[in-house]
Amino acid sequence: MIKNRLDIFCRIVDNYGDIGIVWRLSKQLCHEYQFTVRIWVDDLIVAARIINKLNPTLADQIIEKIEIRQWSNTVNFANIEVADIVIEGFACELPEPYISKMALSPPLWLNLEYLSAESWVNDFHKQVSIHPIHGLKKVFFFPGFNENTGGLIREQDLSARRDYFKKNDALQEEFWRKFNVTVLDKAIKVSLFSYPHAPINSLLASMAQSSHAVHCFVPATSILPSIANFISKPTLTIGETVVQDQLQITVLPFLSQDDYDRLLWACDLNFVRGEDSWIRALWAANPFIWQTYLQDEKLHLKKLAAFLAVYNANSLSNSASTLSQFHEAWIDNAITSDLWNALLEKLPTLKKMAIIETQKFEKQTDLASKLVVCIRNQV
Ligand code: TRH
Repeated sequence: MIKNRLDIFCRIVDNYGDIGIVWRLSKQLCHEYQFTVRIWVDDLIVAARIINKLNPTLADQIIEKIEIRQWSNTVNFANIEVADIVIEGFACELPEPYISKMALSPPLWLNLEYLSAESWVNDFHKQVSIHPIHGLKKVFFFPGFNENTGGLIREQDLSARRDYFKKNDALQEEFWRKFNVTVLDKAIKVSLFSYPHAPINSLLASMAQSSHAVHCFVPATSILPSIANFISKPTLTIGETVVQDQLQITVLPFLSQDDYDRLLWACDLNFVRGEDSWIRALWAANPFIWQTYLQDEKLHLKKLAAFLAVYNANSLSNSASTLSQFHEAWIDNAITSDLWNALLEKLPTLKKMAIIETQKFEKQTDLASKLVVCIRNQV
């Protein structure tokens, strides 16, 4: 009998990354590999921002062939049939009654971990822990940037769709038209998605004093108050465009994941954060600045350094050091006009570098393929 029923558990810590990754991976496992996927998620309201057709008032529904169940205290997991494969998203801790049922007929239990480019990931990928009460095996699956890790999430058709969009002016125009946007002629197009504690004011001030016109697109998230503050307005609304010197800012709605990809493909420079938008920016094959999720004991700085070492590894030019300096300033300090103008000057080289780096990682096996090999071989 083919064992293809798969449960994925997702607890939304904050933000959109946890469900963003779980939804993306679920779609791949269902549509590309024909698994029967059921997602258990604890916050349907946040999930509905990512899963566009999700109705947050329904505890059980099917969207794009994937079952989505509300994971609440009222679910009686003792009555729920255990799947053949169980993926615990980001150590979210499965419900105890479900684990007890797993002990009766053990499924393959994988813990999908957060992504890091740090070297210790190679040693921890596919390590096993044994449940202290039930003796069940749990396998730790670590995404990563080399073949000794679990790889990066990338849909089979992603590169082809991106290349087609980038070559096709009509598609790009259609994309901007959908949001009623007239792109500022000859401007550098920038997308901005960051945590609110980023030095947004200094970035926008540097863009306004830029050597070149900049059109900055901001999907509506928690940074809108900082943007409004910069242009001395009480609020900003979706669709609004404001201008200050060389800088034009357009507020977009919070986009669907597919449209967010298109925004990353369409822009010359992307500011991204967390985990999922970071990797989407990598696949966009355009220069990007990544803001790490803040962690205790400044662990996020180690994550950033490890990534920059991997991303800049083959770079022959001093553009790589400008990119690193800008990342460090975006994490910790203010952005200065000098730094911004240096980045702009290096943008054509950074663009070439981005294409080379993207191709390098595209040659590696993607996360879903590696996960499926683990499942077929029972690790
Ligand atoms: O929202 P995030 O900050 O998520 C983070 C990280 O995953 C972090 O590792 C985790 O610890 C923390 O959550 C709890 O950033 P991230 O990972 O980029 O996720 C954002 C998701 O939102 C991603 O799937 C892209 C999507 N998105 C849209 O669909 N539309 C949009 O307009 C934008 C800006 C994002």
